[in-house]
Amino acid sequence: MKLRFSPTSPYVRKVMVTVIELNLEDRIEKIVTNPWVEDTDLVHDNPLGKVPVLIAADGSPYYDSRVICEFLDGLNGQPRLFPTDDSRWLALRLQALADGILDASVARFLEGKRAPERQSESWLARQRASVHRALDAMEREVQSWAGGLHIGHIAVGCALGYVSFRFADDEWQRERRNLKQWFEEFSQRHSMQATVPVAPAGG
Ligand SMILES: N[C@@H](CCC(=O)N[C@@H](CS)C(=O)NCC(=O)O)C(=O)O
Repeated sequence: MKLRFSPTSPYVRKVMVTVIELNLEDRIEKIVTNPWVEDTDLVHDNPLGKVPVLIAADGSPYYDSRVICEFLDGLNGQPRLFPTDDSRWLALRLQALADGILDASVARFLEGKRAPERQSESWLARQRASVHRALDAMEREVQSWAGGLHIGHIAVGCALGYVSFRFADDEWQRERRNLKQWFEEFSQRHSMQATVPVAPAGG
């Protein structure tokens, strides 16, 4: 299988953490892809022009990250990260909450890269507020997240990693002691350590 990959995309990270947790690394060939270059051929695999995309052994493309993670989890016929018992809805809701943090954070990051006179302060504030409300919600419930690893944990770990990576000045950990502790412990997993984002030279 091939994975359209970008080292700083938090959605790609979610897929890679899933790949490592499922011991599928040997079956994945990474194709480094920059979705932002004009003449990218990415759109042949995903008309939306976004990474990640998984190209399965039979050539079928899978997107987005949610679909890819569930596809990989089901490969051996015994899903583990997408539970089929009652914990399924917690896992999927946490993934939605974490992906929402990513969507707002990426929007905020891209807006912040525009020329200062073209940036919208109210748009930046709206995205930031959305992220911080979601983090507050996580802080309130994190102590009920114990149990077997699922996609909700992976998505939350990648979302907190991305906010730390792009918006360190927010200091999201301040006054969110429980979430901070959960993240510190979760970050010790090999899958998280092996996928820490590194800013490319110049940005
Ligand atoms: N919902 C998608 C989001 C993917 C996404 O937004 N990827 C970004 C990179 S972080 C991208 O490729 N953006 C290019 C674009 O929006 O044109 C997923 O979960 O995979």
